[in-house]
Amino acid sequence: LHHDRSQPAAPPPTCAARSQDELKRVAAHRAVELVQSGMVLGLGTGSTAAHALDRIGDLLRCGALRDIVGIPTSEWAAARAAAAGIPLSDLNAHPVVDLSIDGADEVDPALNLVKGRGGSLLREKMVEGASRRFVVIVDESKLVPRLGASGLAVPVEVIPFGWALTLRRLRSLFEGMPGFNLKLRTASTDAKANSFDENGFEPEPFVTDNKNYIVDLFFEDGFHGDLNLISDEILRITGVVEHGMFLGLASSVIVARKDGVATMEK
Ligand code: ABF
Repeated sequence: LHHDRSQPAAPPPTCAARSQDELKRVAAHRAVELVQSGMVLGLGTGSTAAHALDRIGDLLRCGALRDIVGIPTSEWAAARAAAAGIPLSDLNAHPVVDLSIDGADEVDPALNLVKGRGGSLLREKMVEGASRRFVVIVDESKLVPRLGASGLAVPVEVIPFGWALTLRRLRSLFEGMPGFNLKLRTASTDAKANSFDENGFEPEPFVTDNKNYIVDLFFEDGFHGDLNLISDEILRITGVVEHGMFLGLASSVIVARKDGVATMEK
């Protein structure tokens, strides 16, 4: 057999495109590089944040990190972090958080976010708002030109008492905006949470960790106006607890793209 060593090596077989979950893991692991021993950490919620929690747990286990205290942003995050071996505390004991790492549903070019499609927006906003540094981890599918433009929900947490009145007030705030719609979030993704009676199918409302409900707002093309003004108007409605727009809170956003990782800085 003739073996010509001067020939360049054949190119490696083309790698399959990275899955969305791999991209989430890449962004999460990049963010965890910012974690140092002794830090108080805000622990995010969701499938992207899960990769960060697992990675922090691994680094604690092998001794590369020590003396970490985690402040979970949800009951889910508390359970996941505990399983990963991360010691937990709360905002009362640690009102200043060194670094929070969390996912998002939408990121606009000014680093404003929509969060809370997982239902944890209130605790996330409290923990991340108390953080010296808040690093957001996303895959590229989360980038939008304007908040609300993905066509997915902008969530608003409301108290259960009089929720239908609060929903009506939210409706009149946005009435007339192209494609605007809103609805009470139900627990319909969890079949066991739905009840059936002789009147038919009666979906149960989705209940947050704080025992509140969520009203999801939908916009065809996102918010065109002043976001701070819109935020104030939503928060002025009695019965609204918090909304999922995180304005000016993110310090940086780590975006995992198919062709590499990019960091958007404030
Ligand atoms: C949390 O998880 C939420 O604020 C946001 O709704 C969601 C993002 O989820 P994922 O990382 O699974 O896309 O950060």
